[in-house]
Amino acid sequence: MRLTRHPANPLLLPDPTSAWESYNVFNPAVIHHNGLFHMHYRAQGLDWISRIGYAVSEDGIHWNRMRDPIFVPQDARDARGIEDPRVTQLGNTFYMTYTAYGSEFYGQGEPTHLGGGVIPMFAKSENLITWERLGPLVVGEDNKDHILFPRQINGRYALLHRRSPNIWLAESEDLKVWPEEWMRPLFGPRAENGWDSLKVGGGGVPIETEFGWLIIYHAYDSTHTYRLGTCLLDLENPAVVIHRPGDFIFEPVELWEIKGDVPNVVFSSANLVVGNLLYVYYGAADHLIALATVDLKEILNFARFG
Ligand code: BMA
Repeated sequence: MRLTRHPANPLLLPDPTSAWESYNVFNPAVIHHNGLFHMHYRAQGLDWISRIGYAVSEDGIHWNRMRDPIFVPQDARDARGIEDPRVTQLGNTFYMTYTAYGSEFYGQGEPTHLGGGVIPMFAKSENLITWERLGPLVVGEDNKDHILFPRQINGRYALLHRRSPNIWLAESEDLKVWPEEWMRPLFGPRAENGWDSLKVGGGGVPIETEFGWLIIYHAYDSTHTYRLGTCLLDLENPAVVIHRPGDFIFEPVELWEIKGDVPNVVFSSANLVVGNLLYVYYGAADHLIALATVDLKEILNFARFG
């Protein structure tokens, strides 16, 4: 089973007339809200610093971008960039999880942070445009690819995150404190399996289905080729993996997936169901934004029995 590339790909390209998004646009979050698709995407321009741009679309294919970035670095913790947003709606509030890439000087003398490293962060918004910083999930470790589940499970908020090289689950009562004793490893690379043999990390917001939480994740192998895979987690206890097929569902094939800023990358942080289709938006070679789709029934069948 493979995802199908949309014929209009690639959907979003760097803008050579714009200082902040002239080199790369990639790794977007996309939600479907009030009849519109809303995209928050990572962009790099002349200074190579990642900022978050915003675009809106009626059909998910043709996008209108805002001229200026909507979320930009503010201090030493994110001075080198705001990366890889994921957006989850909880009630009337939108939460963005993103990776802050700190200045190489930040953290000197502070044991809580890997100087110049990455920090998994939260922000929230009521309108998808203005974002308020909420702070980190954890500090002082190699942790990214954190994604909030779209509802509470047994009274707790839940989140996927990545303690390298594995995908972990975290839980919280208030979205502020994520106790270490509630953090559990979910699954890791499969050395014997080739395509997901080195590292795995979560993709977009988990999708609630009658068969469990449908998860799309990325993985890479010894050639540093990024592919996408899928699995199903138990609805009421997402620490339980119901099934994880051996095969991947998507890999770099097109020229613009193989060549770009970072070669051989398809990296998704947006998987959403609209009608009967699963839309999987992805960054291609850390340079462009594209879309692949699959019938929801078909991917669920694969996730259950593949
Ligand atoms: C990961 C992340 C992504 C990126 C990918 C491939 O570690 O940093 O932002 O798309 O590498 O370069």
